[in-house]
Formats: sequence, C-alpha cells, structure tokens
Amino acid sequence: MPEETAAFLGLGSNLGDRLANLQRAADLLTGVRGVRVVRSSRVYQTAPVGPPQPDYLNAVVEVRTTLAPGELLAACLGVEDAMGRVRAERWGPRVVDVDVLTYGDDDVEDPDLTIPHPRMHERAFVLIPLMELTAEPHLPGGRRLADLRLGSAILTDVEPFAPPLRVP
Ligand code: GSY
Repeated sequence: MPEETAAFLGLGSNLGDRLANLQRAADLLTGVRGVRVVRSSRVYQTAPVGPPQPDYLNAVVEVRTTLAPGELLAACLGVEDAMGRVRAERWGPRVVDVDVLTYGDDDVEDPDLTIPHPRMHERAFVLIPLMELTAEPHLPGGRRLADLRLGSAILTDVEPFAPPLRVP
C-alpha cells in the first residue's frame, strides 16, 4: 500500500447554508479515492479578509493522502466545482473554498501551487482552527507559530461557531 502523507486543508464558506457547505465539502473529500479525512477543527465564524462581504465560516481538516500535491489540489478544486463554485471575483464571496495549506513537511513551488499556503501565517481564520489540530504546523519560510505576531484585534475576528465537522 502506498505511503500516506498528512495534509491540512482550509475550508471556508460565506454564501448559502455555510455550515452545511463545509460539511458537504468534508463529505466530498471523504469520497475521493486516496484521501482519508481524519480530523476536523471546530467551525469558526470569521470576519471577511478582502472586500466587504458576508462573514465566513472556516474550519481546517486533516487528511491522510496517497495523492501527490498536485493531485490533492485537483481533488480540492473538484470539490469546489461539484458544489457549484463560480470563480467570479478573486477575493469575493463563495459557496466554498478548499485550500491546501500544508502537505507533510514538503515545500512545493509550482506555477499553480505553492505549499505551504503562502498567506496562511497571516490569517487568523486559518491559524486558529489549525492550532487545534497541530502545535507545530509547517509554515511558509520555516516560521514557527511562537514567532508570529498575531495582534489581539485579529483574534477577536474569529469566534467559535459549531463543533468539529463530522468525519467518518
Ligand atoms: O481564502 C479563502 C477565502 N477567503 C476567506 C475566508 O475563508 N475567511 C475569511 N474570514 N476571509 C476570507 N477572505 C477570503 S478571499
């Protein structure tokens, strides 16, 4: 059996039934061959980063996968497409967003995929759920969680909303 790699995926939704959207994304990921969803963080309500738009719900899930990084990205985009995501505005509202945050301790620099996610260390809506699942995430540029300066203002924009998503 091929070796599995642990990866963390960021989920976000700010349109429609946001909680149901996150759960559906986790369920669809579970159905992807070569991907096992093993854990979820709690679900947080978060202030939007970017242009004015509705608040998001965000969560992070841990997967174990036999897929290569590019294949995992394709699986994430497949989930977004299956849920009817329309890529209209780059930073605009969305039914669902599924981002590859980390893939083991690998660094990937491809034209369409950078791992670790290049902005993850600046985003409380990623870091706070991620910290529930790992104390030492693989951050861009070898940063450590302890060295990040997360101001109290950004932390207040992230509030617990619901328990972890159901995983098989
Ligand atoms: O990067 C993912 C989509 N997104 C989000 C998000 O998931 N949460 C919050 N709080 N703001 C966001 N802005 C964008 S774009």
